[in-house]
Amino acid sequence: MFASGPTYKVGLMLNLTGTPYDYEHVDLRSGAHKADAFLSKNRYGQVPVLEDHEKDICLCQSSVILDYLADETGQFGGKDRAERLRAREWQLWGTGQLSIGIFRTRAQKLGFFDFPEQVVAANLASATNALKELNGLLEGRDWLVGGGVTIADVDIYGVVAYSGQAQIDLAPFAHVRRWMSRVEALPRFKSIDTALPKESTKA
Ligand SMILES: N[C@@H](CCC(=O)N[C@@H](CS)C(=O)NCC(=O)O)C(=O)O
Repeated sequence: MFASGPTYKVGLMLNLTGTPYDYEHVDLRSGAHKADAFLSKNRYGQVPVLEDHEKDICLCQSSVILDYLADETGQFGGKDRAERLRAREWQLWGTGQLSIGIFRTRAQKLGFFDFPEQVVAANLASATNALKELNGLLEGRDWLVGGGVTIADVDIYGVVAYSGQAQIDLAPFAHVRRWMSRVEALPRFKSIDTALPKESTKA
């Protein structure tokens, strides 16, 4: 679903790695993701799902899909196992601390949810704290893991990129902004609005 953050993350990785793909739209509004046909692909009833017909494998959880694509394409996987594990640490942190605040604040700003005031404040505080942490950890570094770009950067970028829609000002986070510019300068980079087709398409 092109407007979904975790789906963008996968779209970004497919673009960055130059991997051809078909895009099949899943209509969340009509509940297509809770129908048996979709649940047989993702038991959690959520997008995104990646189906590799050549390998006969069907995966969910955007971070796991990035991990898979890194192996299949030989790109963004880090230089050794230690770097891959470090990248996994970042991915799990991104799915927890970072995503909760940014995605919930975005959902509320876009009118998808109507949270009570205290919840709105808690979501924003959670997002801001995570961004502050990320900013500190990026000081003096070009990339999150080792000396080159990895799935950690693709994954975390895929969440931070929604700060604009969440109306979270990134001005105080200079290291984050510089790191985002590095990701955006990668060959074949695509933004949240351009990475995925808006309707089902064949490659
Ligand atoms: N941890 C999952 C989160 C996926 C997720 O939250 N997907 C949302 C769309 S952004 C969804 O399918 N929501 C429908 C639902 O949960 O019923 C991932 O990274 O893939």
